[in-house]
Amino acid sequence: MKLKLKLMSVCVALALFGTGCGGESPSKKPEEASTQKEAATTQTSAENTSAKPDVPSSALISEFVGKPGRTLLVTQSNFAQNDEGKFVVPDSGELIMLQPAAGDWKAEHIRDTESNVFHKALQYGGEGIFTIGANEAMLKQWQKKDGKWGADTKWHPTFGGKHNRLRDFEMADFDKDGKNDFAIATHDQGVVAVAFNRGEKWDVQELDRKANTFVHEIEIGDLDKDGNLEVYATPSMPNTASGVDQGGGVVRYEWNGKSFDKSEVVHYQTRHIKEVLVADVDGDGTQELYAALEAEMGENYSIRTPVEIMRYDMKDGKFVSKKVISINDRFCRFLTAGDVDGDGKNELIAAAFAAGVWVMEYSGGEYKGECIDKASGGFEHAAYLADMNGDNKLELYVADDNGGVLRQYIYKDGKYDSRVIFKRPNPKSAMVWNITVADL
Ligand SMILES: [Ca+2]
Ligand SMILES: [Ca+2]
Ligand SMILES: [Ca+2]
Ligand SMILES: [Ca+2]
Repeated sequence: MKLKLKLMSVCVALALFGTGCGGESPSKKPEEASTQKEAATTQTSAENTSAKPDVPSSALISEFVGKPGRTLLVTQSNFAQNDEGKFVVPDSGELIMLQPAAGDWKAEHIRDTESNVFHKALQYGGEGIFTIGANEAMLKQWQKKDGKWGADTKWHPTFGGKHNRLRDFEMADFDKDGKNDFAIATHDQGVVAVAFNRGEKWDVQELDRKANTFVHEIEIGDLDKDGNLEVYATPSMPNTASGVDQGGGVVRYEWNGKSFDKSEVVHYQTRHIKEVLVADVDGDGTQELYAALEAEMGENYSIRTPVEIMRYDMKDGKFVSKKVISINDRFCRFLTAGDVDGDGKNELIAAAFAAGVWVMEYSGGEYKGECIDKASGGFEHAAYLADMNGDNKLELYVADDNGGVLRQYIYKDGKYDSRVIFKRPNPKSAMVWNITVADL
């Protein structure tokens, strides 16, 4: 039923190839060259150590017929070439809408030059798609009329620092007025905001602000089960080239009927968290908070303590932490959860920078991790579970930025079958920042 850990040693070896960079490239020109160079280095490493060909399974292609309208929303930053022909110049944000079509996938593109990255896209019921962009920071609503996509800008802030980035958002109805609102993480003045849908207008309220602070990720949940939603956000010090002593943690804002009450979940002096996930992985009916605690770094990019996936449970108003698993890598920017192997129990999935794609099974209070693809990687390494053919089974979708491809993983006959569903012409010409699903 379950995969064994044959690939583990190779995964650990690959993890050591990581070098430099804070990984927030598109809106930060001076870091751009190094980001791209390092991404290329990782790609070479992966190719050299991988014997796994990307040959699609013909059986899977013929079987996989998409549910009409179901669409992957893939958001990315595009890079233009510099004078030397290298893709290092921040260019535009792009939304790629992918649908399974007969034997292949078809793509529709929205490219936006007002921002140099789209960090994420979310379907907003029957009212189109919202995107968040960075440099400039823009919340846009896209709708298709007469066969053409057009956008209304709903929020266009400048925060007063060096960067204006909308970095992550999640959707929920905080004030229970029947309309979904957005919780938004931003750079670089520590702003966490909630945008309330007031019909014609969006009312944006700042929950927090702190100079020189990056907030990377947002999750929404109700861990104390009192019916009031909580926003979880990950403020940290700004990214540094080496990652040395970048402190940070997780902050919680709970809706109180009128506004949000702030409290701290966890804080680290020399390490930080960029990825959090709220999910009921253990299936007991109560949500847990998961976080990818980035490595504690030493000099010359040495890893003193590797990535640790942590779990935080709320008990009697306080958070209790437990380590889920260590991954020998510098960072891990994607966690997602769902029943990807169809056994009725959820798996926790982690996509690490250079240590591959990991699936963690929960059983008897412990998690057991296995690497299902050692070669897939990238600074973001976006991963998402979706049921694109409507058979009520989840597939895993992962953007391997080193190879410039998007892969689908389907669990079948005791293993994960993978195939490429989208490939960009030049792997270095873009970075994928997020994947979500929509019914269009
Ligand atoms: Ca609302
Ligand atoms: Ca609550
Ligand atoms: Ca639970
Ligand atoms: Ca399962």
